[in-house]
Amino acid sequence: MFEFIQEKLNKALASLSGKGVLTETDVDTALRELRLGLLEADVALPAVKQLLGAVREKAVGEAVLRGVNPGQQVVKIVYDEVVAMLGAPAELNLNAAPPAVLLLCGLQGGGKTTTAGKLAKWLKEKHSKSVVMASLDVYRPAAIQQLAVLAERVGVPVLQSESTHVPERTTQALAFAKSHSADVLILDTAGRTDIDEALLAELKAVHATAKPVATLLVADGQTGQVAAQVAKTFNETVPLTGLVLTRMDGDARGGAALSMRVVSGKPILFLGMGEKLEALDVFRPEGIAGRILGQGDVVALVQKVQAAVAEDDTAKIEQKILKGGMLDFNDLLKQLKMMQRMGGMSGLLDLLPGMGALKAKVGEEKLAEKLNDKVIKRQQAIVLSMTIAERKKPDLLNGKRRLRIARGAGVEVSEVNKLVKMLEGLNQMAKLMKGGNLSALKAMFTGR
Ligand SMILES: Nc1nc2c(ncn2[C@@H]2O[C@H](COP(=O)(O)OP(=O)(O)O)[C@@H](O)[C@H]2O)c(=O)[nH]1
Ligand SMILES: [Mg+2]
Repeated sequence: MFEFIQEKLNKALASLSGKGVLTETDVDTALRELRLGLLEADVALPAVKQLLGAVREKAVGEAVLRGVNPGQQVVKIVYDEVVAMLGAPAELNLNAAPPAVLLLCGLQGGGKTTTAGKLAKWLKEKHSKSVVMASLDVYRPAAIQQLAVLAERVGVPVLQSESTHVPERTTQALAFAKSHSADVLILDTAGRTDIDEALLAELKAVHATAKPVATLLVADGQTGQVAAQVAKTFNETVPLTGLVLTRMDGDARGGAALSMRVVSGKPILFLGMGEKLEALDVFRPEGIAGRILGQGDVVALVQKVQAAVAEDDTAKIEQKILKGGMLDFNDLLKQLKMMQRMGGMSGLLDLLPGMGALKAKVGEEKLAEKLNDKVIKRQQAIVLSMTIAERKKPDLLNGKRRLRIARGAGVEVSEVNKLVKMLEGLNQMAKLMKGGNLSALKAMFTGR
C-alpha cells in the first residue's frame, strides 16, 4: 500500500522542494494521505492517531534536505516513528523455578497449537531447554491429537490424559512437567471463534492454577484491527506478557502488529512465518515497519535520506571551514552521529573530502578500530555532558570542567582530553586540507 501512499505524498509535496523547512501545511497535506493509507492497511484508529501526532511534531519545521523530496523525508520520519512505536525487541522471559509455565491463549485458528510446537522446538534446539507440552483444548478431540503429533515431531513429551475437565488437566500438566524435571511447560489452550465469557473465565482459572511466568497471546496477523481488540480483551482477563503474530508469511501488511502493540501496550515477541515448525521469527521492529510502509522500497529510501542528512551536515561543516570558521563540539557531535548512522568508518570516509587518499594510506582497518561504535557512543556522551557554552567555545574547557564532564559521561578524564585533542586536530586538518598534508591527517586519526 505504501508505494501508493508514497506516490501521493510525492505529488502533494512536489512543490515544496525549493523551500527551506517543512511547514505545517506541507506536513498536514502529507499526513492526510498517510492517515487514509494507514486505515486502509487496517491499522487501528488509536495507533493511527498516535503515529500521526508524533510525526507531525517531528516533521514541522524540519529543514528540507537536498537530494530527497519532502515526501520522502516525511516517509522517513514516519518509518522512524513506526519503529519506535513497535518498541525495542523484548525477550521471552522464562526466569522462574522449573517448570517455568508458558501459557498460550487466543482465538480459535489463531495458531496457538502450531506456535506451541514451534516454541518447543525453538526452546529445545536454540536454548537447550527440556520442554514438555500439554493441551487444555478439551472441546475438540482433534486439537489434543494435533499437539501430540507436533510434540512427537519435535521430540518432547506431551501429557497423555483422558480427562475432559480443564482444571484437572491443568493440575495433571503441572505434575507431568515436574515428573519429567522439565525446564518449561507449554500449555496450549482452547479458543473460540469469538471472544466469549466462558472462554475468558476458563482461561482465568487456568492462569490462577498454573501461574505462568509468560502468557502469550497468539493472534492472526492478517486480521488487522480485530486483533487489537482481541489483545485488549485478553489482557484485561489475564496479564499478557507478550504477543505472537502468526501468518506473517502471507500478504498481511503488518498493520495488526502496530495496532496490537499500541492498543495492548504489550511487546510482540515472535512472528509466525509459515506452517512448518521452524517458521518462527524473533520479532524485529525494522522488518515490520518496512512492511507496513511497503517493503524494501522504504528501507532503501530510509538509507537515501540518511545519506542526504549526512551530506547536508558535511556540507555545512565544509562551508564553515571554507569561511575560515573554527569547528566546535556541536560540529563534532554531528560528525559522530553521522559516523554512527553510516555504520562505520568506510562510508564516512568516502563522504569527506580528501579522505579516500587517507583511507588508502592509513588502512581502513586501523581507522575502523579507532572509531568503532562503542568509542563513538562514549565520545557522544562526553559532548552531551558539556554545557551549551562549552560546546560552542572549546577554549572554556579547563581542568575542573573536564573533570565534571568526565564524571557526567562516566569516562576517564583522559578520554575527555583525547576528544578535545581530536577537535583541535580537526581544526588543524581544516587548515591543512588545501595543502593536502596527509601526514597531519594521519596523525589526527591515529593519535600519534
Ligand atoms: N501460513 C501460516 N499458517 C499458520 C501459521 N501458524 C499457524 N498456521 C496455520 O493455521 C491453522 C490454525 O492453526 P492452529 O495452530 O491449529 O490454531 P489454534 O486453533 O489457535 O490452535 C493451521 O492450519 C496452521 O497450520 C503461520 O505462521 N503461517
Ligand atoms: Mg489449537
